[in-house]
Amino acid sequence: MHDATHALLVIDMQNDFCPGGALAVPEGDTLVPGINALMDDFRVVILTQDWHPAGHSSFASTHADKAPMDTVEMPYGTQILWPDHCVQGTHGAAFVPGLRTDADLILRKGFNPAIDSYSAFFENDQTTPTGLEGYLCTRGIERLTLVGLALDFCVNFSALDAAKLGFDVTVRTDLSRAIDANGSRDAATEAMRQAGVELC
Ligand code: VGL
Ligand code: ZN
Repeated sequence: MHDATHALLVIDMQNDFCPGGALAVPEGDTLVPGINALMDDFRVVILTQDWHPAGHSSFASTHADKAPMDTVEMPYGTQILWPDHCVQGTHGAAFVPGLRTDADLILRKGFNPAIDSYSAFFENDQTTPTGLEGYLCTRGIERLTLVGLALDFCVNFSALDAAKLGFDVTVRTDLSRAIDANGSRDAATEAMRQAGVELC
């Protein structure tokens, strides 16, 4: 059992990121038993939930003449466009069946129609906070272990922000899977390494 300063952050274990979902990550669903078991080792468990309004600006369908995996220039930088996914209140946005949801906090992100939010800490403008940093600091959390989906997007950006904010960060790559678009898995792994994130 880890001490109360070490929290488990379970990223986006939702139907749309699992086989059969709108933005399926290969083998995403296979992580459930391992993640459930790992929760027993932590006094503090936080789940994140990608939670977009219909017509979100990160959806290809919102933009004329765009297809999923195309990019678009947003005021905050280049945004990859995705299939419609994790729309608020839909089956796709629900947690994967069997995932333990007896967590201390469920943090929703990506609800701002104009800005995507890969990271659990900041929206993609890298300045609008989700409030998670304040929550963790108030609870005295100093270390984080991350698991979930997707390794090269939401896990990656959450881990990088956490490291930047001064948390001691570990990513359990055995309990995470990547979308792997255009080499994004290797790029994410390298970025996390460089940021001092422990990968195991
Ligand atoms: C994610 C793409 C779009 C993720 C969320 O959870 O990694 N990826 N929205
Ligand atoms: Zn999303």
